[in-house]
Amino acid sequence: MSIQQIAEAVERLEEDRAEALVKEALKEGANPWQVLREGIVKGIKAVGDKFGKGEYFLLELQEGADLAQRLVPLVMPHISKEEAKPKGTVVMATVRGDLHDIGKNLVTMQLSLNGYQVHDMGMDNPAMNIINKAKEVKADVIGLSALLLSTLPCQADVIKTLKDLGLRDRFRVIVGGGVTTQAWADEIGADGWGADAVQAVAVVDKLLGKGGSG
Ligand code: B1M
Repeated sequence: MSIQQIAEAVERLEEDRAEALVKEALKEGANPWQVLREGIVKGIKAVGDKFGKGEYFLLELQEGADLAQRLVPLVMPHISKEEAKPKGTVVMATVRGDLHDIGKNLVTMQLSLNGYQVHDMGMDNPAMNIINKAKEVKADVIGLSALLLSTLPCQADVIKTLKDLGLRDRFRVIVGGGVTTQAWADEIGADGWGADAVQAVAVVDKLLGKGGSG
């Protein structure tokens, strides 16, 4: 059994097989982060590629998402949690118009596991809702996820609205999601960008002057 087989089962939308392979890998002591990244995430990205090439349709895209959401919780209990006083408070949100939350959920999970208190707002969040939440919970960091070219500008909207309200200095803002880049983060004046969930933690640690991301 190899982790590559998990990726292939996810790509082919073989739900029961994918679930059995994930369980088997974990039982055999595979590294849970490897199962997540090189199995489940790789598989769902392959589903996206097939959708992009017209080989899969929206139904299959949704099936892939449902399958990933079913597999991720199987891995969760195998990842050790850092038991510590919260290192800081983060509001995480997928921006307005965007219904992708699998990557954001992984970032939320990774931040939580590394000692942050995370308020996850889910998807399709207008800028003002995100800012109000950040004010309410006295967040240190606002994390914005976007997966569509059409919703990228909503990340910029949050930063612009913070500036307009005179609140820009109160929160650090980090951005991420499939279509984002460091150049984009720089262009919109974000404080940081994460290529993946592990990097997101490293960026938040750095911004808040905390060490020891896992
Ligand atoms: Co959609 N979709 N989708 N989709 N979908 C993409 C993004 C797409 C690339 C597929 C493709 O065409 N090849 C394409 C976008 C094209 C573009 O704009 N460039 C696309 C499209 C077109 C669409 C629709 C428009 C399709 C349609 O209706 N015709 C539609 C839009 C709906 C909407 O949002 N308004 C749509 C819908 C959907 C579903 C609802 C069916 C489903 C999402 C379900 C859900 O999330 N609950 C879905 C899915 C599953 C995908 C793909 C296949 C997978 C996304 C994913 O979960 N990736 C995706 C193809 C792909 O990604 N290659 C695709 C895995 C995830 C772990 O990666 O989210 O990038 P990612 O997160 C990573 C990093 O980016 C980073 O860490 C994560 C972990 O490593 N990260 C952060 C993420 N957020 C971060 C925040 C940070 C830091 C790091 O700090 C705050």
